[in-house]
Amino acid sequence: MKKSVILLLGFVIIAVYLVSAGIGNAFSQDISRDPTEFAPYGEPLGRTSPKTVNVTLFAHERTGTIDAGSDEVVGTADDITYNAMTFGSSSDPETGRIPGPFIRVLEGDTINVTLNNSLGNETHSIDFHAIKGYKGGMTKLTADAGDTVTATFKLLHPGLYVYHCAADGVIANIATHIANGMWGMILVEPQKGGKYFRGDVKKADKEFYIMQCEFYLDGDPGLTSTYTPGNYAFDLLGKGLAEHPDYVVFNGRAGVSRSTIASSAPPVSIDVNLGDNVIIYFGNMGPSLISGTHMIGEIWDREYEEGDVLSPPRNNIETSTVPPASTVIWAFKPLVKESEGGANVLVDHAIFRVAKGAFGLMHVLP
Ligand SMILES: [Cu+2]
Repeated sequence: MKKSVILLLGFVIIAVYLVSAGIGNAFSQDISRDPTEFAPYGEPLGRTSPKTVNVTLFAHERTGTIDAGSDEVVGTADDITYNAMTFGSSSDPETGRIPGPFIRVLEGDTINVTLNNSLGNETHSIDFHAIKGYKGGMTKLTADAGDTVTATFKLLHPGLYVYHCAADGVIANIATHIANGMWGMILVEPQKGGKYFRGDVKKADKEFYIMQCEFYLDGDPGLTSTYTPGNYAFDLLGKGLAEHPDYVVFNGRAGVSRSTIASSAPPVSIDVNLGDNVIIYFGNMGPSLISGTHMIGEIWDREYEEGDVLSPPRNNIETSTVPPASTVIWAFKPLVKESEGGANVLVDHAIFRVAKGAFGLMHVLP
């Protein structure tokens, strides 16, 4: 055999080994949804007539980083990882992130929802809070491991709603699948009513998708000098039942590491330009805590409380109350650029939760 062929074979063997060991993909542990990601089901509608929309959600039971540690890099030895459950938009596990895919429809749309659980080891389901009856669709959208189910609904009630896995309907399992990250949001845009909200959507320069949640670890992750990287799972009967989380985070990963109580490359780090019309679709999936969501250095010019897109918005709101399984929409215009006023900081203003990770950034560029 020629030397070059032997060399090539060697490279191939090494490459196959690296990929199979997961080293070939530096972000294979990243389970955080980019707040700018609305594709493939959440892009602006650009239409005013109802139609039929097809949405397929895949259940992905996936271990990923919820604290990137002091090096602020996902996928390294000082990470705290967690046995999460996620919704993705394809069979590619990389699409399974926290929160699940953003879904956007128009009032009057018919939605064909497929839940693909071909990759799962447990029973999963979907409860859309935008749907009346059928336990939010869950009774028609429950798939045992290996199964795929489809159901059709008409969306008649405009608003921003959460959707979540309700497992097999057993309370402990519902709690577990919510605590593990199986949820997202669905926006039902008003067709004729809701002129204020429609006006804000029409003039929006930038839109973002952010959800808050807690993680309850089956071990002590420590704090600063006692920080203990490693893999953890959900503690149902201990911290879960006591509603005592180790982490409170935006988009599935701590913005502040317990290793340093300092910023850890927050997954929510958004860029806007001075004078942009900005919309943030925000949800809180708990499972337990009520969020007092505030952005340091910003005022929510218009707040669509609890995802109500039909009523006129409230004005000049400092902190939004967002209970578990609820949403809010903020429409605002940043007026001070970062080079003058520093970065704006998104927090749950129950301020000790910042040390548990509830920290995001908004950079106002010129
Ligand atoms: Cu589930």
